Amino acid sequence: MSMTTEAFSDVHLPDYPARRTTAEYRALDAAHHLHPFSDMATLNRTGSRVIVKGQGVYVWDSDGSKIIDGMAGLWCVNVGYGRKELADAAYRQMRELPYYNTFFKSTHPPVIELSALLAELAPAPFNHFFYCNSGSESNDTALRIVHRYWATRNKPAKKFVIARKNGYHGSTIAGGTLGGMECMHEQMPSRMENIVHIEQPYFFGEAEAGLTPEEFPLSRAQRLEAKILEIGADNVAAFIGEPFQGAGGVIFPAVTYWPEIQRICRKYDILLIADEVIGGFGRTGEWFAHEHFDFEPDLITLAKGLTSGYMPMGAVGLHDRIARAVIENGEFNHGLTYSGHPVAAAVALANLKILRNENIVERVKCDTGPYFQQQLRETFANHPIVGEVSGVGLVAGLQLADDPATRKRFQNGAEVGTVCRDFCSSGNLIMRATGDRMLLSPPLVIERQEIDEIVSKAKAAIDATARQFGRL
Ligand code: PXG
Repeated sequence: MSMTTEAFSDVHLPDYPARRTTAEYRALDAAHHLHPFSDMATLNRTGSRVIVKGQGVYVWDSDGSKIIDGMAGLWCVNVGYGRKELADAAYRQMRELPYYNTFFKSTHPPVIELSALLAELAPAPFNHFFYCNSGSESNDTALRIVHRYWATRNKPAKKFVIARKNGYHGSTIAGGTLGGMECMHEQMPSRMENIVHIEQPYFFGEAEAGLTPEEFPLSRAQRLEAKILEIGADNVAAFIGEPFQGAGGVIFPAVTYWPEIQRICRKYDILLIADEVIGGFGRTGEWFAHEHFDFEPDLITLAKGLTSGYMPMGAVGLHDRIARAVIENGEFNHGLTYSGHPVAAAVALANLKILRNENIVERVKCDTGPYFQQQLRETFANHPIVGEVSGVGLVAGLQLADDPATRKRFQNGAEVGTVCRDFCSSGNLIMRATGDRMLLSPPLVIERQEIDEIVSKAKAAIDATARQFGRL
């Protein structure tokens, strides 16, 4: 296929790397680039898809194919691709002040304005923000704050952090340890100390005999209480969880789960960290996912949608009572060269203004979100291999199942998921597979007809998968 001029029209900068053919890109990529979470030998045999441009909810590859991005990059491009305001904000800030630090009694306008705007957008008790470069670092930072908090309260024995199996909190040593991904733990012979995991609230996959879908999440929340009692509340510092699990399969707990988790944390004086790296900035139709699930964390960790992925940036939001303890008790010995990087902060600020001024989050809540959920549920009701559609707003998980009625899963679930993902890819839809769950999380600016395109392409891919495995 030839390259379209539409796709590449603006790449005429004198110092922009010359375009190569897809084959040339693939050869160079295979020769010099190690990809994250990839089996490089296998990948290099087929070659990667080379993505060269994005606009709105679409990206284009180096062969000129136009692909609808059902994943907003990696759950991050909330305002969609090609927003000139964000490029302009970066350009202006790079010319004005490309870098200065926030150590040693310094600060700068972009980080000041960003912090003030975040305090305005976040729920009332979140008025202070600490910056870093990624979601992983925001979770590392949250741990530092938690331990600092308990030190200031004269409870240094409170060291244990409880997280969940199949949670995802990043890929630094702390993030990877907090996460409950066994394949990652296997490759991390030294992990962080004092981190333990409890079971996830995944009803479809782990239902307990005799428990209804309403009782199950309470039973899973009780695992937290049991773990606290096992370790001793005096030794437990915090519980961390994603309000809904993203990379783990868009696992949506029933409404009873989080209020019960919060009740248990309060009862035993344990801090509650909501990892809002995916859920934050409008994904559920609320600004933050914990608002959807109706609980109040002590710390929120942020990244991705903070800049819509246009610049790397992470942050931690502190509840007033935690902020007070950190502020009023001397030096907090943590920080990164790029904490509050001015260009990232300027881009985040422009991004949040787009989300706010264009009422994008409200539209997800009242229009596009309900439409997306309804279209998916109608399209896949009674489908021979779809056992569940979970999600709210613009995030969804589709459970592939051998027998949806009895919740029987495919024995080779991961293979079925991979086949389905490959059908999506050849149909020019980006949909992610986690084992036997298919995940969607499109840009929040998506329009109804683009939702229709995603749903019909997803249907074609899932039908093709059902045919391949003899179910249709
Ligand atoms: N918390 C959550 C909930 C995440 O989803 C991180 C922390 C770590 O963020 P950084 O910026 O350090 O990557 C994440 C990241 C996937 C996928 O395939 C998901 C993430 C990252 C890469 C791939 O679903 N989530």
